[in-house]
Amino acid sequence: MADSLDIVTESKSRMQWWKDAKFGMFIHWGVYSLLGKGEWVMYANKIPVKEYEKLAEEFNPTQFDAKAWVHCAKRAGMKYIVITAKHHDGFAMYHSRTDPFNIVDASPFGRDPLKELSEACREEGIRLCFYYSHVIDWHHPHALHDTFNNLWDYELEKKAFFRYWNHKAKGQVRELLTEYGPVGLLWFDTSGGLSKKESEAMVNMIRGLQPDCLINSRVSHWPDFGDYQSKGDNEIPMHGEETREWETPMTLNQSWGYSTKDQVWKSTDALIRKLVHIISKGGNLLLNVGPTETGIIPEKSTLRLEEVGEWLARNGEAVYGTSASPFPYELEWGAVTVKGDTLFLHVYNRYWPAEELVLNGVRNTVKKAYMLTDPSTCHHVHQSYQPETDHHEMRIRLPELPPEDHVSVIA
Ligand code: FHN
Repeated sequence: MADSLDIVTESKSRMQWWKDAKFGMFIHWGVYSLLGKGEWVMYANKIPVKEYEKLAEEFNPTQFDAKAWVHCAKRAGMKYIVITAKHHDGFAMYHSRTDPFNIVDASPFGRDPLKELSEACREEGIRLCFYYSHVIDWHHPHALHDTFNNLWDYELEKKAFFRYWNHKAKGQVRELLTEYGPVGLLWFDTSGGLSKKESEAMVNMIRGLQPDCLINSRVSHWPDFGDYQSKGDNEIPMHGEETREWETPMTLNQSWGYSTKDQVWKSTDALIRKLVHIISKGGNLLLNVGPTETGIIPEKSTLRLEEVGEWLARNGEAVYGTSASPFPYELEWGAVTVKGDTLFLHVYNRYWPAEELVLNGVRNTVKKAYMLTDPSTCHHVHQSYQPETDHHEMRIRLPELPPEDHVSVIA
């Protein structure tokens, strides 16, 4: 039996690609995309199962192009894709033999988009990962949900629930891990009602099938399950709040699944700041797109992702493979990431007098500071050392800042 140190070491090595990746694409896509009201439409509109099955018979996303989606993620600077293999509506977006309510057997599309995505991801060096709703399944009579008119009684339904969970949930997770090549991670969602024993059974099954497949914390509602913590939706923790690796799942607007409602969209500048803010605190950003019923990622999404990718193409050195800021507090002018002996200062508060930045706590002598996009622009670096307080104060004189560049400091 491996001791706890071995388990920690094993988990750290399994996690390395994910920690270096920093930025992933979340994809919420399913039958619900037909209605353009988000992924909870079946529940919100109390659509009976038989009626929803008829909707599935209309789902035929002929414009779906796995290569185009993977190229979109790659151009955005995203290193992994997490796609809904089965959301709460119970409809599997792949050819499942566990339940005929799937895109190959229950819709006219007849193709397996996850199979096509796994090939496109492998060609482009992007990790393919699957989202799975393992407790809630509105299509299955015994999964956790209320039946729109009477609340589900856990004690009464417990035996039936575990017949569902052991057959469909574990059966489909097994399919995803044995028929789609190496899986980067399984992103479980809503796991209320599972005991620690059941949670461990799911984790052990995954480890047995693909030991390198990461698991997020929502595999269980008990603490410390999974390889890393999925924060709440759009939640960014305070400095030092998290004790293990974590990731923020984030929407571009107010919906996960495709919505035609008029929404407020995050600007590209806001997305870049959130990405940097999350990374400077040691987390990953999983940014969502909700493709249409025909299989197209909305233009409002692709435009923003392209612009984030252009920024990352210039400043990726300050993002990928970095670690969290050594300064455990919010900085009024921006954020800091670290790589080896280099501090990257992400200065995004334009209105702060940026002619000088003061950074306490720098322990090493700063040799030079320069704009990441123009190393020749070395600036005057004033280093003052107050022995009595044993901390260095570094002042960097900055030029008039171009719109989205960084100062990189060799410390
Ligand atoms: O209910 C789901 C929701 O539809 C969406 O998938 C999000 C993504 O994090 N997870 C649950 C709500 O937190």
